[in-house]
Amino acid sequence: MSPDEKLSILIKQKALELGFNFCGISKARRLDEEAPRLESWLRKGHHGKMAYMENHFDKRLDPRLLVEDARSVISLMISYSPQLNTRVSSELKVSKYAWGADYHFVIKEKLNQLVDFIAETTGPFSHRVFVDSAPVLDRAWAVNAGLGWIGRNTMLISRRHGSFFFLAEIIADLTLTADNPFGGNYCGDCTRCMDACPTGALTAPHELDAKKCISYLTIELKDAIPEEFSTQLQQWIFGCDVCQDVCPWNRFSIAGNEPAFQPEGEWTGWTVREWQALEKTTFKRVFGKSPLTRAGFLKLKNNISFALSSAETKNGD
Ligand code: B12
Ligand code: SF4
Ligand code: SF4
Repeated sequence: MSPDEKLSILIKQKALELGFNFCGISKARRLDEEAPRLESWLRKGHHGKMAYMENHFDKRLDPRLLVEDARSVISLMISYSPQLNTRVSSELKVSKYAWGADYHFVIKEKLNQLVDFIAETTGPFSHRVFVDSAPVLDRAWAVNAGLGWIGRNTMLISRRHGSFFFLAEIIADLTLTADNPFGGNYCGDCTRCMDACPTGALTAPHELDAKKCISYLTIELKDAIPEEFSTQLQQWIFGCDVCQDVCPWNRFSIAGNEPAFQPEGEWTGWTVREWQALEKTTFKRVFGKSPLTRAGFLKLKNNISFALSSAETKNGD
């Protein structure tokens, strides 16, 4: 076994030990096949007001522009798929990824531990770790590393783990053994996600118009949610899981085992009234470590009002 192969195996073993559910490796290169897709998505304006998606087009496609002498992209995945007995009875809906602690902190910590381990083995090396912190096409790299395929809902799906998981990378100047890209697509004739999307955001297979996506409307969009969605939000106040909940690959997936992603806090049992009564001090106490803090108190309050006014509009129809 070559030293590169040995190191690659050690990295994967350590990643699993740290709680990641998958670790795969790709050779650092320009993602030429993704360039026209990304360009077309941006040209159609599907990114809405996420101006950051327009920046660093070339860096987003080529990790060698992010880390000098980059040779390998190490893709990591960690599941947040809930255990069977998980109970969240809140009357307004929060997407599963936000039931526990903010994944950015949890994953960054694990990435740093993995980097320390590699450095102990190889000596100092040039690298950067990424969890949504820079322009990187997470899903494209994960396909290249052999994790799974891109579903019609644009999610990366694994046969074992479904799609309720997070992705992250370490881009490094190490020469490692690359895995085979994932071959095939297991969506078959299914179109459940496209049929179920409440706002029609999945405008074509593998194409998402973020401007219509509830996740964008309730988290990313800083302005008020446009009135045209007033009857379509189905009580979602932070993110949306519909196109994943209906996906058959999530029905039999293995549950995640990261304790930090288990539902945390009294909000999990809140009634509509309790959400309505939410004040800033309670928000800080209950959501201090949660991804909801990223959207902020005012955005959440606006989302709650919007969800409730849309419920009234619907009932009044
Ligand atoms: C911007 C963004 C959003 C936007 C836009 C989503 C989108 N589909 O682009 C909004 C705010 C709507 C969003 C929502 C969500 N997001 Co988001 N988001 C991102 C972010 C920051 C960038 C994604 C991006 O580059 N989009 C641009 C488009 C063009 O790229 P893409 O969708 O990845 O598509 C590429 C491939 O799919 C491929 N492709 C396109 N067409 C085709 C066709 C075929 C046939 C094939 C094979 C490939 C292919 O080409 C594209 C360009 O390379 C990533 C993190 C990251 N740095 O990658 C997280 C990320 C994609 N999001 C994530 C999550 C968890 C979510 C939500 C589930 C959160 C929620 N519950 O509310 C939803 C899911 C909505 C959905 N159905 O995608 C995870 C996804 C994990 C997974 N299993 O796939 C990521 C990877 C974050 C992370 N670090 O874990 N998100
Ligand atoms: S997250 Fe919700 S709104 Fe966005 S594409 Fe999926 S089902 Fe549609
Ligand atoms: S719901 Fe069906 S079409 Fe959509 S991603 Fe899952 S398997 Fe693919």
